[in-house]
Amino acid sequence: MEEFRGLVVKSTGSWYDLEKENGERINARLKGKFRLKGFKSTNPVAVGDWVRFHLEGDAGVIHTIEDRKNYIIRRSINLSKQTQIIAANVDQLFLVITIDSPPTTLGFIDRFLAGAEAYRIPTVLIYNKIDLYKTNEQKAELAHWQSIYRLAGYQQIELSAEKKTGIDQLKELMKGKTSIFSGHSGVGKSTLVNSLDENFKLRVNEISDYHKTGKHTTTFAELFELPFGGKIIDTPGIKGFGTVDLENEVLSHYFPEMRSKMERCKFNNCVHINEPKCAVKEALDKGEIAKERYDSYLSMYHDDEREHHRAKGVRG
Ligand SMILES: Nc1nc2c(ncn2[C@@H]2O[C@H](COP(=O)(O)OP(=O)(O)O)[C@@H](O)[C@H]2O)c(=O)[nH]1
Ligand SMILES: [Mg+2]
Ligand SMILES: [Zn+2]
Repeated sequence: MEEFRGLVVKSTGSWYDLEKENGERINARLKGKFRLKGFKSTNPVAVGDWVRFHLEGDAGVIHTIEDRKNYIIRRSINLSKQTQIIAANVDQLFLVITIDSPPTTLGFIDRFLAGAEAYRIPTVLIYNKIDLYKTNEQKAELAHWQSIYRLAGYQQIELSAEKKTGIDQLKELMKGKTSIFSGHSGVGKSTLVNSLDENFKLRVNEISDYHKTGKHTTTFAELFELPFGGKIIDTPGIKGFGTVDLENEVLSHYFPEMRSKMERCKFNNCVHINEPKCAVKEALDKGEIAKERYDSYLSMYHDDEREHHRAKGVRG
């Protein structure tokens, strides 16, 4: 039987849209009794997956999923312990930020970044709506945020989706890669994605509105190709990585600027809070680690502690 290779570009539960290497689209389902070792997933195939399939009539039958570079999962809300893979083979995340219209908090950004680190997916910060940063105060605030994330080692760009300034540098970063745009509602994700190409009118993240109703747990992701050679996965599933479990013992691994210092801590299980001879705290004192980032770390650390207490039925 002839075998084909395809990229999963859309998933609607039990059927998938595949794109063959020649660009042809095909509808496919999973082979019966399909199981992926080590996965308790409601749906083992995700948008962004490369699969092998054969044909039965007009339909494709997927029999193999190729190894993934990475994937993003979401836990089902209904405590069934089942997970849902919402995207695979993601090269980068773009976190779209506006400082105050609408407000994005540093705490939100840092949680997102730590979650992305846990998934080993690089994140680029996009400051959108720079046309609105007019006063010296606003400009100083932007520069301050940028200094925080420069110190942490993140790539950052600033642009205006509305005025179409700074779009070319974004396109440059997207070329040849698969990207996901995230960020709060209202920061300009749809406007931004639509500004990438004249003919490209995507409803990026519109489907995330399903999310707000809290009714339905199935999320449909879709992959789009851009004419300049970049791919976008549109998924409502990763608004804030709220469901990623970041264990306190390893939390600092997900802060790159701490990760690079902590091997010089006296104790190898140092959590950089009260321990003596802590290289992270020394770096903090010297201004090599931003106070704001360290505060986010502490806040996440203590949140996790509280959650563990709750889980054990201890009042906290
Ligand atoms: N001033 C300004 N407004 C913008 C910019 N980008 C988006 N907006 C506006 O912000 C609002 C929300 O944009 P939208 O793309 O729907 O945000 P989304 O919820 O993240 O998809 C809309 O009214 C846009 O016109 C920008 O660069 N500058
Ligand atoms: Mg939108
Ligand atoms: Zn330490």
